[in-house]
Amino acid sequence: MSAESDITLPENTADLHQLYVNDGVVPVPGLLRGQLLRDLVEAVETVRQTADSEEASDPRTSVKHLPGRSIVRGLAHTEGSVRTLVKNPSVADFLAQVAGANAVRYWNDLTLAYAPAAPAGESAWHHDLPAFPLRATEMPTLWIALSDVDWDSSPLVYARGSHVSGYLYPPTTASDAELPDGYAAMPDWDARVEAGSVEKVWWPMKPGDALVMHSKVVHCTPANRNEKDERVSIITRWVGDDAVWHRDAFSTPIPGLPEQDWRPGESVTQAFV
Ligand SMILES: O=C(O)CCC(=O)C(=O)O
Repeated sequence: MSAESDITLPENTADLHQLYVNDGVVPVPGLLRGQLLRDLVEAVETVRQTADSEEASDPRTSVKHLPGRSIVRGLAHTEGSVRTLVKNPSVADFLAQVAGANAVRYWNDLTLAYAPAAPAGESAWHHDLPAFPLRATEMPTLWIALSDVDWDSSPLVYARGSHVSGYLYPPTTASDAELPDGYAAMPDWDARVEAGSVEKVWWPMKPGDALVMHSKVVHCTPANRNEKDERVSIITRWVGDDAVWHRDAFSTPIPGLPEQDWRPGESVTQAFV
């Protein structure tokens, strides 16, 4: 069986693009199944068993065990199943169509495992773009569930339509005393939801179900209250062909993209072939 038979891409991409434009997040149920899904689950499991390391067998891959969650970065550099996914031309075409780009390519991945009944595992309201040392017209994220997700097991929760804001918001760990140009203080999304001015959306998911997210859509993850099961996801990040190097106060370093190699505004797409 080829990987192709384990990937089901919806055909109504025009509708999905509209959803991406309006809501900033698009559910794609049943994206992966079969051997490819099993291989991804196994790859994550195997790599996670290793100790904290900044340098696994490839310096771009790392594992970190924090209270309540484990974080693996750069799996596509060491795991064949992840590479199969991110180098699949149909997946790239699908994401480009949903995001409204001519083409997109994979540039980064992150795997999160939230431990059972772990209150420390939550992530606060944020959007992803400030953390990226790149800018492109389109930078979709493909978030894939590798475990069951329900309300008690850390669903990804979105502020629908929050990506259309003209501002970027700093991470919650940052002081907002000196925000760079283009930034505003993080709004109180819970208050907005309470007041009915913002709608909170989330979906129960099965392993292999996916979401396509806009890089500016605001989201959060509640702690895993499931007593027995972990909640595991693999998150792959993609950029359009106009991607350029752009660091600001909140960008995080990306192994394999050393800062000294790039000038602000320089095209970075050759790094992601
Ligand atoms: O998978 C999650 O729960 C969190 C993902 C997330 O917040 C992110 O990709 O920025």
